[in-house]
Amino acid sequence: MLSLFALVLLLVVPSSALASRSVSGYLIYCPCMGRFGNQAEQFLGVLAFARQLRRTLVVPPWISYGRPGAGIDLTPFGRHFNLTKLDAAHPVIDMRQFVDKLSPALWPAGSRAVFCHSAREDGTCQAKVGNPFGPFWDAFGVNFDRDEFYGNTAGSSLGDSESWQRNYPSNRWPVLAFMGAPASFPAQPKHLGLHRHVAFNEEFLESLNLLMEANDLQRPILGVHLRNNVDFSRACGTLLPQLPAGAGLFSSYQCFGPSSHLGQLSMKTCVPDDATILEDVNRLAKSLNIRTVFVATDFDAKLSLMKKAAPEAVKFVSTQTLGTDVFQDVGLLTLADAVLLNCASSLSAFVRRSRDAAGRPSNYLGLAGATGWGHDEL
Ligand SMILES: Nc1nc2c(ncn2[C@@H]2O[C@H](COP(=O)(O)OP(=O)(O)OP(=O)(O)O)[C@@H](O)[C@H]2O)c(=O)[nH]1
Ligand SMILES: *[C@@H]1O[C@H](CO)[C@@H](O)[C@H](O)[C@H]1NC(C)=O
Repeated sequence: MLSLFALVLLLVVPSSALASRSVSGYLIYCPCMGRFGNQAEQFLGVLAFARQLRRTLVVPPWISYGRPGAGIDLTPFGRHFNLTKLDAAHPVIDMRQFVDKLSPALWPAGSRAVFCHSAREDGTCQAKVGNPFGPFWDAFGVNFDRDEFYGNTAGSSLGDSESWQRNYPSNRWPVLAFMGAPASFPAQPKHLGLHRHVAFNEEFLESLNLLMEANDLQRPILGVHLRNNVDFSRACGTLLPQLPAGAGLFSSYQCFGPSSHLGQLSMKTCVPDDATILEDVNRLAKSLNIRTVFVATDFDAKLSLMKKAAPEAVKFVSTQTLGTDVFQDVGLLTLADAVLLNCASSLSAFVRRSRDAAGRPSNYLGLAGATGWGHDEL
């Protein structure tokens, strides 16, 4: 009788849908490392992990940092991205909704364990010690009652989903809460393709179109990402000389591949100098008859440098002149007709993945016209 029922089910439900929808239990975490670019890259690994464990992923807000000491800001995932589309790939629920609606019954206060790899000096995870750890969970009213060190459980490395299911079955562990993202940075190459499920929502795309109209940004538009603040430039200068052959830095795989088989990150590609920027912008602007150059940057857009070398008719705008935030910058770079990105930046890597998903080409500063790694491989 049972097998007949199962057979009927198989006939009416496509097997792939059945496999991906059959989840039990939840996975929740704090995206406590890095800023948007890093959090977004780790998100792909967490999505893959939730899928392997067949658990619904509780989608956290993005964490951003204002001035030092000013605390954190939380931006709900659904404000810019389409949760329905993500849910079609794997069951997800927004964190606020999970905490307000489901956790009182599923994960009541008093029963909450937090997972970390191993104990700190005081024998705990210290899951809420420091920024953003404490403020993040506090924003959802979550306290932890005990700590679970998964590094102590035989075989429970993050990659081994069988031992996770054996050690932490969902009937006894309805919710797995992680003090940080259970995923690597940079992302594993095999997880990058999951980005196609991380799509902007229609309201946000509409607001970007309005922004382009209001500022009269005529196509074709060239987007340029200049990642050049003092910390980043210093990190490139300090870390590059120590980089072993074949090793990458930050998200440099997007240009050179995960094992740097296409070359190695250099100062020219990590913090492109003025001559390199001018050469690359002018070459692309000329060949594509670019009418607008949009420079997204965390620091110096170098607009006067670029204007001097460009025809009068080209319009130059930047993060500063438009007053855009990080999401708008990522959105505009994604929608541009052509881009020059930064090989090391995880924000650039996000833009690259979004453009790949939309079938738009990407180029990189300092790569002499090359398109980086993986256009065919992903
Ligand atoms: N608004 C805006 N912010 C930017 C831009 N570039 C970088 N940022 C900010 O700086 C953060 C880090 O930049 P990434 O390019 O991701 O750098 P990363 O070195 O890969 O990551 P971190 O280790 O977080 O610095 C981003 O997540 C943004 O918050 C930009 O063009 N516009
Ligand atoms: C999200 O995606 C779904 C499925 O593609 C679509 O029907 C819906 O309109 C989208 N919603 C928003 C807010 O973008």
